[in-house]
Amino acid sequence: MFQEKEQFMTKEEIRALQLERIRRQVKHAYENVAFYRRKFDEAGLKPEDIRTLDDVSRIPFTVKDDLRDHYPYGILAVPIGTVNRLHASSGTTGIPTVVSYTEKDLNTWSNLMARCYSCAGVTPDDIVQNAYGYGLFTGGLGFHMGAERLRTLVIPTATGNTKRQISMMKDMKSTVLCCTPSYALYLIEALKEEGVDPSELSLRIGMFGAEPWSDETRKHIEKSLGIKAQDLYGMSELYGPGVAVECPQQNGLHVWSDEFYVETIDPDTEEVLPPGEKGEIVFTMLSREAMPLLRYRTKDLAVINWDRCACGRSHPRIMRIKGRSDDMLIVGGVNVFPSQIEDILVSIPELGEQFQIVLETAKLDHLFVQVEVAPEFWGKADLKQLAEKVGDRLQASLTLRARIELLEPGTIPRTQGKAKRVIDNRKKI
Ligand code: DLL
Repeated sequence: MFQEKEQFMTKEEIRALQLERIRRQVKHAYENVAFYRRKFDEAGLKPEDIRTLDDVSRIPFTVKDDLRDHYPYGILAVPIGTVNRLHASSGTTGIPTVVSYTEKDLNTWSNLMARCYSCAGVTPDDIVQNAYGYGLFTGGLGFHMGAERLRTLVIPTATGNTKRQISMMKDMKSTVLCCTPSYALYLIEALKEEGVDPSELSLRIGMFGAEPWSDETRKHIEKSLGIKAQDLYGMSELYGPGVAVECPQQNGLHVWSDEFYVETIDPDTEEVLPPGEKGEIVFTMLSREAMPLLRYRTKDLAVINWDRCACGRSHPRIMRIKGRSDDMLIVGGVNVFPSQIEDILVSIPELGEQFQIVLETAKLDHLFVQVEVAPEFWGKADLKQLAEKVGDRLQASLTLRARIELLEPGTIPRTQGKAKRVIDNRKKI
């Protein structure tokens, strides 16, 4: 097993290492980044004030806008000459978030990703097909470096060209598929179209992440491809993929907490929440050189569980990420997450996996959901009755009546990367 010692640290070992590393990182950030120095000074805080892990809650938060405000070179704590790579993610505002890495940071990230593969059950004997996007997006290179670090054969197919993706998978006998869950769903359809039976393939594990996906979707992917579908979480600001991953228990994602100190907070009051309560996840990176991040607010919502997992690991688990605080729609006063809608839609056998929520009017007073009918039911199911059934199920769960439009299979655009679930057609005023 890769970095077995790190994977199986006890809670006490984790806590001791976290304190040592946090104190070093705080000093590093304070001494080398004007932005952090200013924040600490404003809060009347000195690096020496962080004596215990409880003191971490005194450290001011960092948010995405702080990174954008420091465009283009982010919150650099080292001279540009020692930076080895940068990645960037685009956002809605148009200013990309740039993240930078020293050689040591790239090394740490590779180890974390290799650990993720290993924890999910991948070994050096596997053949990894990496269909994440290569480039500024961290998915492609993150999964690539991790596979190389594990000394596994990696095929950098990247996104796109689904036909070639399938023939590579067949010919090279790929055993591990890495891509977004949306793309996995698309591949399942494409295999059918190409007349390839998944039993002709050698796949055994999928490493899926970069967007929320439900347990129902997992079941569908596992059954259709005959694989174990493992969830993996990360974000560009935190190196990229590799922050947390599921072990074969599939009961929460282990956060590699010798490298990330994780907290959940109430997004409104900013109070730290006890384990078990759902809140916004906040990470402090414990050894990043180029761009230290202290108490970074992710906007992702989840629950942390510090109980030792049945797999024997003590790294805390974030239970499946259900959505982001900024994904939440408020429809007629009711909070709705796209993932809740997905959960319900995928549990109805007559429906396909593709859906979108369309926002039409300036004021969000009703929900409009378009969903594809499953190919085997298209032309057979009574659409009026089916739409009613879908509406009833959604209402029972969301307490909202949604307008449902059933679409022919294949109507909603497929994606090679992250799915776009919410289509905003509202006129900008
Ligand atoms: O998506 C990094 C990544 C690549 C993760 C490949 C996993 C696999 P960003 O583009 O910066 O980075 O997007 C980060 O994606 O804050 C979450 O909202 C969402 N996200 C990532 N992984 C998951 C997951 C990459 N497993 C944002 N479940 C995060 C739910 C996820 N949401």
